Formats: sequence, C-alpha cells, structure tokens
Amino acid sequence: MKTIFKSLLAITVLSLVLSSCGNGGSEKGSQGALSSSAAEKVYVAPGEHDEFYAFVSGGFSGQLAVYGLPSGRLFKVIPVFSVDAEKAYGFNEETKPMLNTSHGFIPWDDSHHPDISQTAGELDGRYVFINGNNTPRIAKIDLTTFETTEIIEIPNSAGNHSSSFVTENTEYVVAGTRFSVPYPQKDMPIDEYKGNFKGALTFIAVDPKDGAMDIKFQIMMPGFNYDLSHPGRGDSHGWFFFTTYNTEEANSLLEVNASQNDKDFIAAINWKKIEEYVNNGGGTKAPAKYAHNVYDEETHAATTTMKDEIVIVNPSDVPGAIYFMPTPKSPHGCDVDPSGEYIVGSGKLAAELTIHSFSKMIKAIDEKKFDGDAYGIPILQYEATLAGSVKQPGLGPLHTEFDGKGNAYTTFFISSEVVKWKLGTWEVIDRKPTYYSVGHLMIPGGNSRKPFGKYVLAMNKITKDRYIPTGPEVTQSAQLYDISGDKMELLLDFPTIGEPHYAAGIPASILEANSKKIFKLEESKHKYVTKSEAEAKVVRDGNEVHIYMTMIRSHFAPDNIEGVQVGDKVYFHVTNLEQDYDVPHGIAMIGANTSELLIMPGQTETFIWEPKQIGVWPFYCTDFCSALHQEMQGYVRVSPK
Ligand code: CUK
Ligand code: CUA
Repeated sequence: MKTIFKSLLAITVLSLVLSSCGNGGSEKGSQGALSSSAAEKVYVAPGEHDEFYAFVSGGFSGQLAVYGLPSGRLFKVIPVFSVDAEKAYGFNEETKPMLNTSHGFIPWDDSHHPDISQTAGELDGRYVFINGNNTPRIAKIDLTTFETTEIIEIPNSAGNHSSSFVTENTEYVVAGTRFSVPYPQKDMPIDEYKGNFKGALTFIAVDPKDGAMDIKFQIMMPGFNYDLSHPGRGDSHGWFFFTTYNTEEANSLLEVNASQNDKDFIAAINWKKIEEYVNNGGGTKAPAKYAHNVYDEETHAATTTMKDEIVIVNPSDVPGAIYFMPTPKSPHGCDVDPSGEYIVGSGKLAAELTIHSFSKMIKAIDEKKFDGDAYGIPILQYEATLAGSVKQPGLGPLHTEFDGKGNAYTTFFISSEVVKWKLGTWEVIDRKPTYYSVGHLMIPGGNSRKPFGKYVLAMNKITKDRYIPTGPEVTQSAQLYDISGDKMELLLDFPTIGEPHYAAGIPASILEANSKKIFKLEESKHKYVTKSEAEAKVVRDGNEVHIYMTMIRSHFAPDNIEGVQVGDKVYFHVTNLEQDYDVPHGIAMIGANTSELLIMPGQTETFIWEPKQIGVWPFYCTDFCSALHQEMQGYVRVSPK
C-alpha cells in the first residue's frame, strides 16, 4: 500500500501543506465546534463497559490491538506475528513454535486485515483471523482467550494481501497473493515475468467443529497482482471476489507500466464449484513446503507440523468457475454489500466508484456476454455487469463498508474523507473530512449480512498536528464517527499502536458471554505441569536441569535451588497454582536470554536459563500480585562444573 500510493502521497502532502496555510484555523474551528454531545457519546464512565470491541490490526507491528468503542480505550495488545515481552509470546518454550515457518523462526510480520468468524452471515464471535503479508501466513485468534492459537503458512504466495476474509459460514478463510511469483519457484530472468509468474489464491478450510485450519486448494491464477478480496453473501454466497491490478503483467510497477490498461479486473471465483471439483478428486497434488502451527489449549503448548503437499487447481481445469469483470483503473478495495448483490470496486486512480451487480453477472454469464478472455478466463462485458457508479465522489477511493440500512461509506485517501452514499441510487448523501489520509474504515459487522451501523471507525495514515508531538515519529490514529443519523458526526480521535491498518468490530455482548475466566489446574495436560507444591522438584538429566516450580501468593516452590553448574541448561517449568480470576504471577531470572513469563492461573510456562558464571543468582515475581509481591523471590546457586 505504501509503495502503491507513493505518488498519491506526494499530492496529499501538498494538499496538507496548503490546507495548513489556508484554512488551518477553520479546521481548528471546526474541532472546537464539535457538539458537546460528542463528548457524552464517547464517554464511558469509570466502571462502565464499552458497547463494542474493535480489533484493530497492528499493521507492521504484527500485532492485533483490542479497543473499546465508543471510548477508544486500549484493552489488550494480542501478539500474533511478533514476540511480546509482556506476555512472553514467542519467548517461552510453549509459544515459540507459533512463529515457525518454512524459512525458519520469523518473529515478525505485517498484518493488515482482521475478519471475525461468521455463522449464517452474522458475526459469531468465535475467532478473528488476520493475515501476515510478508512471509505469507494466516493466524487465528481464539476469542474466548484472546490468544493466537493457530498460524498456517501459505506456500507459493508472496505478499499475502487480499486476506484474511471469511465466507458466511466460515467455511473458508482466504489468502490471496499480492505478488505473482514463478511457480514453482526457480532461478529465472525477472523480465520474463509475463506468462511465467503466477498468482496463487488459497482457500483454507476451517473445521466447523474445532476451527482447525487446513489448506483445501490453491488456484494458480494469471500473473497479476491480487489486491483485496471479499466473499459473496446471501445469493452470492459461494463466490469470492478479488481485485487485481497490473493486468499488464509488468515486472516493474513504475506507474507508467502498471496503469496502461484502462481497466483491470475483479476476478469472480465460484469456490463452491471448485470445492466440488476437488472433493471429486480434481486438482493436482503438488509439493509445497509450509508450516502449520497449533497452540493446544489443553496442553498449553504449541507444535509445528511441516507440511509438504497441497492441491493445485488451474482455472482451465474447472470451466465456468472463474470470470473477470473489467473495473476501471487499478481497483483496490473490493467490498460486497450485506445483501450480496453489489460488489464495489474502488479504482484508486479513477474518478468514480464502480459497482457491479451479482445478478447481472450471473445473467451475463448465462448469455455469454464475453469480451474475449485472459489466459482462458472469460472477460465479461463491462456494461453487462455494471450496476451503477458513484460519480466524482472524491479522490483516491479505497475501501467501503455498509451500515445495513442501505448506505455505503467509502474512504478517499487523497481527498482525506469518508463519503456516505446510497446503494441503488448511487447518490452522495454526506461527506466528512478525516485527519488525514484515511485507508480503511470499519463498521462493526460491516463485513457481514448484519452490520451494526452505529459507528464508523476511520483509520488514518497521517496524523501531523492532531496530537502533542513525540519527536519525528508521531502517533498513529483512528477516528470515530457517529453514523446513526443522516449526517455523520465526528466524535473522537484516539491514538493507536502502529499501524491501524484495518479493523473488525463486534458488539461486546457477543464476546462477553464466552470469555474464559480461568484455566482449571486439574484439567491441565501441560507436559511439565506441577499441580501442587508437594510435587515441586528439581531433576537432573545429563547437563539439563528441569525445575518443576509452582507459584502462589506469595512464594515460589522451590525458592532456594542448589546443584546447578556452569554449562547446564536449566529449564524452569513454572505453574501458577492460583484458581482465582485475574491473579497472574510473573517470573524473571537474572541473565536469562528471554523475557519474563506472565503466567495465568492454572497455566504452566517454560523458559531456559544457561548460567555462564558461578554464584548465587536471584529470580523474582514480575507481576504485582499481593501485598507480599516484593517478597516473592528466590535464588539459584551455581557451582563450577
Ligand atoms: S490495503 Cu492499505 S489501505 Cu493493505 Cu487493506 Cu487499502
Ligand atoms: Cu507473584 Cu508478584
């Protein structure tokens, strides 16, 4: 996204400069003019709860942040494609395997698009999925524990961008490649891209019972860039839509190359048809190396399985399953309205929004209204699928969400605004500025058949003068608008962790009921659990020392450990014996090359310490757990070998 918009950014920066000379005062004025009811609308009194959860992607931090709406309060940062010293994710032995890939341990990624699981087209609040762009992965976060419980790597893919959107019964979570790459990967001249690079669209099946992810098939598409995607719903359930750009198949995307074509495509994929084909033994089993990492809630530990094969489907294998709908000027966002009838393509270099009709698309397919084909995939006539367009709505359209009341809201990056327009009549109803350069926006449930159209959250790329400065790097930010009336009303700016790329929102009431409060100690199947103080022990095995340790207010057992030698590899397997809600303990060891461990009641975590020097070395509890927290400590004596 950053690269795509480099030149657009230049225009934006220019317009920012102009606006700060010209009408900076009036902007301030308009902020001052915010109605006093705006404050009331976002005020959540101490002890009161927010109405919505917003899961805001951490973009290049690889995390997922949980905010309350309307307050904008930050509740939790969930590490996904990152290590996190606060939670020891990626540091303790239990969660390290979550970050394994076929390229090794990759403790970072670029996460863009969270999407919440659905049943019958409505948010069910079981999981939130999010993509890692860089080393292509899809993660699943369990919304009973707010922990990352599964990560699957996507082979043959690069820049996993048009992801991770789910079908209306969470049959599939989809991963579309931004970059086309040689398939299979090989050493070849880059300028032989055209016709030789392929774009993989990956359909990951989600088990309806336990939510386990598994790559069902991968479609090897022509070598375009696949930007964003959305599932059909209602009548269009069974289809998936992907925007493409660079249908020229240029190997360098200097704009002159990539935007020659007046129209690129929205690819319409009948995944049900392809699923049936694969279920009947269709497709080619091909070698592919990828990691599948699962965190098991019973053993409280993750394992990595290296997979070596997937099913590849070529578009020509399944005639009638894939079509292209021409869409002007490098369509970026691809959004399907709650009824499933309208597919909005935002040509980011176009002066209008293009809306395709699903029913017209089906009719055009029946009547074979084709305009040739691309690599054997029929291209539908532009006019034949067109439902309408929103004329001159703004500059640089990116993404659209829906309020469930017949209105759509589209972000405009260059003109820095959210524009409200009406489905069916395509008339613009309202527009409000954003501060500044908005990317995505989010309405809770806006990706489902049942949006909760009370608020829209705008996620901005630039904040400039909105906050007190924090050096050259200023905060990232989101803005909340009330959309319950005809006109939008800006209610709140709030800073976020970097980068607030996209978000998924859900009524708090759906999640609160299922939120897990305690891991029951007696149910723990952790390999190194110590269920009582009496079972605490130190076991030597060659040069490995395993300490089975417990913690409870306010001491460790054992707390004085002798018999360790320089050169040993010391495993601390630490169990929190507490069974009261919200009483974690922590542990940290001087000189251990890891983070502290924050251990929830009933859980066991492990870290490794390799003492290099003789002496008596302390460890202590890192989480303020009781009045005697500061007494919660111990020593390890290290003797010469
Ligand atoms: S993409 Cu960047 S604003 Cu990654 Cu969702 Cu459109
Ligand atoms: Cu246990 Cu502080």
